[in-house]
Amino acid sequence: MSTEGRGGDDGRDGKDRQLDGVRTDSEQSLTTDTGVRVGDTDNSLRAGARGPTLLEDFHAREKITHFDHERIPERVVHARGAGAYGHFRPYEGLSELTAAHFLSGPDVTTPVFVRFSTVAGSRGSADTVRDVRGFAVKFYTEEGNYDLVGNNMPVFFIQDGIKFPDFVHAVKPEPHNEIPQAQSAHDTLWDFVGLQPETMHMMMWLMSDRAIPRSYRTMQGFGVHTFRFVNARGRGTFVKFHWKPLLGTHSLVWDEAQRVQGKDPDFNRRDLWEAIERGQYPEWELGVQLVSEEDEHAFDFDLLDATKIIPEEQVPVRPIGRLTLNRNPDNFFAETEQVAFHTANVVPGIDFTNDPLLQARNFSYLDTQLLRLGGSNFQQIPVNRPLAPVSNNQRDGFAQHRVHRGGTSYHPNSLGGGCPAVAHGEGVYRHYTEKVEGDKIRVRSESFADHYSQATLFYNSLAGWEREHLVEAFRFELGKCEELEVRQRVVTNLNHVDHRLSVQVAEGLGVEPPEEEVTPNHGRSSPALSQLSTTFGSVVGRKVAVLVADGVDEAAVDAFREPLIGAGAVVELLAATDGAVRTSRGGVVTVDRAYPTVSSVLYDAVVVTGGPDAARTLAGDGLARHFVLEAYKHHKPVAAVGAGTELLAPPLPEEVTAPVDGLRVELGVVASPDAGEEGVAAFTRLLGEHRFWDRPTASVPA
Ligand code: HDD
Repeated sequence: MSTEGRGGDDGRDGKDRQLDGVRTDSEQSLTTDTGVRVGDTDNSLRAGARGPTLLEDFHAREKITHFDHERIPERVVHARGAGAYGHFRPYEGLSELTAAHFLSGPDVTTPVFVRFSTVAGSRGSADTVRDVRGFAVKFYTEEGNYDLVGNNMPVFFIQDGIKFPDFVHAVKPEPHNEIPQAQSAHDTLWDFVGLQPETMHMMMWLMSDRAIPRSYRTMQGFGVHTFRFVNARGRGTFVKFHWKPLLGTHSLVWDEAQRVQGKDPDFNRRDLWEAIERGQYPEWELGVQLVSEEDEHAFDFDLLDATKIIPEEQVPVRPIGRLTLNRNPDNFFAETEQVAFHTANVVPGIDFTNDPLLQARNFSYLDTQLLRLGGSNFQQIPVNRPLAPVSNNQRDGFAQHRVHRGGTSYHPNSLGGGCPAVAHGEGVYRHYTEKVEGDKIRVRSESFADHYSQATLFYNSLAGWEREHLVEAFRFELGKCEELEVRQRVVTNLNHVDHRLSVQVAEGLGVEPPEEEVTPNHGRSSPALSQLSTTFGSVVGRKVAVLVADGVDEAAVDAFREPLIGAGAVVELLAATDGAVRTSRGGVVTVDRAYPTVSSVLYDAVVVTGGPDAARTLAGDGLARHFVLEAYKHHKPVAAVGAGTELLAPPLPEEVTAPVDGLRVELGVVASPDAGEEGVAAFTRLLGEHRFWDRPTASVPA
């Protein structure tokens, strides 16, 4: 058994060390691909200084040819993504449940590569679109690679993989004009949704704030399907996988998300990269929901139906281990682009169920890699190479990197000493023994027929502000549909989820609200589904903008900056121009960024410190004022101290603009005559609370 997965004396994991063999630095002289040293790469070989280029210029031809072939097909879905390496460690041994070695105990650390993604957009699209996020984890276990290819939502749009091409064609840009890019707000998606009611539960998630995560670090992940754990004795247990971010599940607001698309299209990708570079390693807890084989039919939905969750109140999530991402890739294309996930990459102890969506995926992922990565040897690409030894009779093919020795490549053989022989004993993959019988029929099981109850469950579980966002999202998306009939059909379907919801959505769209309730709301809820039930309090990695100008009160800046950085926040000083500003005491402080190059939407909170001159300058600058208004509008913590309180002016509401004679914390806004410890502590607390939903914002023009 390979020990490569284990950390070496240098503290690096096996995958990191394996990659040493292919890492390449640009240190030597320029050469051709064949290693011939090149003395001029700026002028092609030509007949005379002004003459034609010669075909014999092998260097020019090779350079241009390689460039011409640089692109590979982007992923048909999940084209836009960002990845990182890390490790996974279980909290305890799970051998009662699964034979998987990587889950056998806390002394086994498994290197991983994780790729997060959006689904609908092209490789160059913006990060903060309304979309599902992919959450794909490749575990380089000692028993081979295991891929858990999940999303940040626990259900899916369709029940059977045969519908996947239809769904993807509907959500992708429309084929005649390739509009819109990376958006679900268009006729073809909603046409499909209206006609395919099984999408409704997932559409509720997609219209919720889950579809606009603040950061990859603050989103949940789900394996979605019911999988199967199998222990060494062959006993199976149904399992659903959950990733919970230690920083909590937090989102953007829709207006903000749209603006970020222009201000920083790489917002989520950059955030992940920078957090890892800062050493603030993103972490998730892996949890499992377990259902015994005997309880397969104990629910009012089918475990094989990927449009259903198992409510956590019914089957609690048991935490089993922790994922930490601690290393950025060296090269985006080589690693993040070429990583190839496949739901059928399983290890002993993990098996499938008959979920028809999963069954189709088990075909699709291998197939797509063959095209995308140019043939059958893609597992030899460094990021995909397992740490477990590979030995079989697969041979040849495009870009074969192994030099197989010996004269036999078949089984059985005697001439090659019988090698490789079939494996025996521990660590051999054994499929779960499941009795299967039935007629060969194209039928959807009756147990998959209820498309609305869990959509209603989700709706019932949301906090008031989450419901408001949901209604606004439906109105926005359907409002972008040109065909009234498309809007109307979705509204009619929503009436099966909740009557009030369908009426509210219809009101914003100018279509007929359903007159009567058709399916009474069952009234059940699952509190775990609301983002209210997530973790709050941490400010790690939250970005705080401190607006400054000449005459700034340096002591007030430090009063905020030092404790916030100490608590893990990222603090940046922004002024009208780059460089430095003079302080009220005649010193200087360095500016991190000029605020015309950024925007409030790239920060989680804003602080305006005094001195009177600085406050006057900022109050007279439309960009600075807009910065504060916009942060307020997006429900973010705001602090203003000393003369900085001048920026808390109308059109902000009176609760936050009235003069202060002591510390005041109102609607997520800290105002104080000075930058005392109490005010800074209050602001830090607000930063940990993330957003303030009870704040009136409608009349704030930002
Ligand atoms: Fe898929 C990529 C997640 C259903 C076919 N899918 C892909 C990725 C994720 C998911 C995270 C990106 C992997 C990466 O980062 O490289 N897909 C899901 C989830 C699904 C799901 C959670 C439902 C539970 N997918 C699904 C179905 C099919 C596919 C039903 C086909 C029948 N998915 C693909 C694909 C992709 C893919 C075409 C595109 C690129 C790739 O595989 O490597 O094969």
